[in-house]
Amino acid sequence: MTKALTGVRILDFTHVQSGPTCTQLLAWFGADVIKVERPGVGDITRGQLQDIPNVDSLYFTMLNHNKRSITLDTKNAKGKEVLTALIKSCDVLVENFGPGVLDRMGFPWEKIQSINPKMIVASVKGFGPGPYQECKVYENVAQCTGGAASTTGFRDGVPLVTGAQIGDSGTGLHLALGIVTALFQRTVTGRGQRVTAAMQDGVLNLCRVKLRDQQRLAHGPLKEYSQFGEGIAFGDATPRAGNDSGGGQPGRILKCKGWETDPNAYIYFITQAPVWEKICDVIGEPGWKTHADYAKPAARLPRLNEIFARIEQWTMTKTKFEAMDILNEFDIPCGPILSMKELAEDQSLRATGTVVEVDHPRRGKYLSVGNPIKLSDSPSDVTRSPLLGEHTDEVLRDVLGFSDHQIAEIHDSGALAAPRKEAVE
Ligand code: CAO
Repeated sequence: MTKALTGVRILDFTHVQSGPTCTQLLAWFGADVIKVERPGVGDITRGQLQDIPNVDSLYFTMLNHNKRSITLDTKNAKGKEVLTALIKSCDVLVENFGPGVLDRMGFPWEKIQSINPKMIVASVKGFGPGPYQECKVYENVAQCTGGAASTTGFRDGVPLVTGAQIGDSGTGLHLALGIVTALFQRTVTGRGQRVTAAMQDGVLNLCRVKLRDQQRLAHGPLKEYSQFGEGIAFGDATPRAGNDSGGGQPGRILKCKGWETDPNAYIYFITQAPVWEKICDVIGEPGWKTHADYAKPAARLPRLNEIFARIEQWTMTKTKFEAMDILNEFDIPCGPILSMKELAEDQSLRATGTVVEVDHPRRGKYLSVGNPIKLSDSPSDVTRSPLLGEHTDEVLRDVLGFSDHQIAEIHDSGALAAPRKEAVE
């Protein structure tokens, strides 16, 4: 079966997390992703957080499935020739270098366009044009500068970053959408274009409900925030809201049976208005269905602490899974707090390919997250990440059409640096 992006060739200059998540998605959709790495070193994550000495880290393997790897010194003259040939042969160049790196390599947008006018050049940067455009950025910097940290955590605590990699993987997703959109437009215009996604912009996009609240503040307190019920005045910026629901249906994280010893024995509980009467019955407060202080959503807003404390008395008598089963019988929206251990062992996630077991020649079997986006005509098979330079000769021969003699010359020039036998190992 062909894949959605079969025939699309990606020149993948990405490293660390944001760019690699983007090109991994494209690879899962069938694109031929050729990852270009610095000879001898490769993507820095190969060696970061290693759990097994001298074996590509999980950090690297889990972000670089289904790709080919070539090593190429793009600062070497012969290396630049090879890069030029690759630009001619590929549809998209993806990079998340620090600002100005591609220009310093001698391949600014104008030059790439002149080499291949159909090429799409896609970049992740920390910031868009403006005062911080020259800054290097990592995940947590983006979370802080994109508005996530100021709105995460508890009102009386410090700003918090979240475990979800919204700066890196979130921006990778944005970039992937930009790339396929540009590929689609190219079918009409015949031209490539630049696609840029700034991490600050991506995070802010994911925090759009908090910018909504910023503007609502001008018209009065945010009544669904716990602090409203606690009688604490709002300042002039969207505050941290703890575990309050971000929407119009109040929600909280509540303790479940076993919370004293299990850090994840909790459930997220939403007091959705249409099922309020069922909630009252389940928790044993049928009187609240008609009581003026509790019957209507607006009346409940100043009493959310009291209401959730009562609901928690009920959830503490159940495990999170028992509570989930009971509440879902009544269509009451809720969700157990699942640990990474529980997710890793979840058989339904294995069945859908969202959690996959992958075999690697040097590390053996490991778990990864497969493609979370399912296409009925383009299933994603997850194959292991490449070893450093594993496909160098293969790409030079099969993609660029170089002869054995030319390949030997390129090796001799030092552009591939690593000894030949290592590259094809
Ligand atoms: N051959 C020769 N040189 C190469 C090369 C190759 N194949 N690949 C990379 N290089 C060189 C670059 O040319 C650059 O050299 P110069 O600085 O002399 O021009 C050098 O490697 C470093 O590139 P860099 O600035 O991208 O890398 P860094 O480790 O200094 O910074 C990071 C890393 C992530 C902070 C930076 O790349 C960045 O800000 N990227 C954009 C934002 C981003 O994606 N951040 C998220 C990363 S995931 O958490």
